[in-house]
Amino acid sequence: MTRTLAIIKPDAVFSGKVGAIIDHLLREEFSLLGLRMTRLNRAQAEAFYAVHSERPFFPSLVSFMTSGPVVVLALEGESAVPRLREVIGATDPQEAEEGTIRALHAKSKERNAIHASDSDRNAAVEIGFFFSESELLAL
Ligand code: 3AN
Repeated sequence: MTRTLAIIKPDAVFSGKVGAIIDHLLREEFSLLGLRMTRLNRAQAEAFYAVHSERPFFPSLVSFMTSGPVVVLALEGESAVPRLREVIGATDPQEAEEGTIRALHAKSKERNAIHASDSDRNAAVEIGFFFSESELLAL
C-alpha cells in the first residue's frame, strides 16, 4: 500500500461535487487517511505549485486555487500515485478518458476539479504540507 494526496479544487467545491468525487475515490478502493476542508492563502498556493512558478498560467492558477475552499484528502491504496492519476484523467478534461473524475466534473485545463500527486516523492511532500503524521488514521 502506498499514499497519495488529492485536492478537490474550488471549482468542484463550488459546484457541489465534493460528495460525488469522494464517493468515486472510495469506489476505486482508495482508503481515506485524512480529510480537511480549508482555504489556501496566496503563500500556501504559491509554495504548493512552486514547480510551476515560471509558467505563464502560474498567477491565474494561484488566484484560482485561493478563490474558495478546497478539500484535501490523504489517500492510501495499491500503487496509489499512478492509479489515482488514472482515475482523475488528463489535465485537460477534453482529453481525459470517459468516466474519469476530470471528464465527469472538470470545467477546463485550469479549473480541472482535482489535483493528484505525480510521484511517491511528491506525495510524501504534499501530504506533509497539509497533515502531520499523527493526523493520518491507519485503517
Ligand atoms: P496535473 O494537475 O494534471 O498534474 P500539472 O501538474 O501539469 O497538471 O499542472 C498543475 C495545475 O496547473 C493543473 N491542475 C491545472 O490546474 C494548471 N494548469 C496546467 N497546465 C495549464 C495550462 N496550460 N493552462 C492553465 N492551467 C494549467
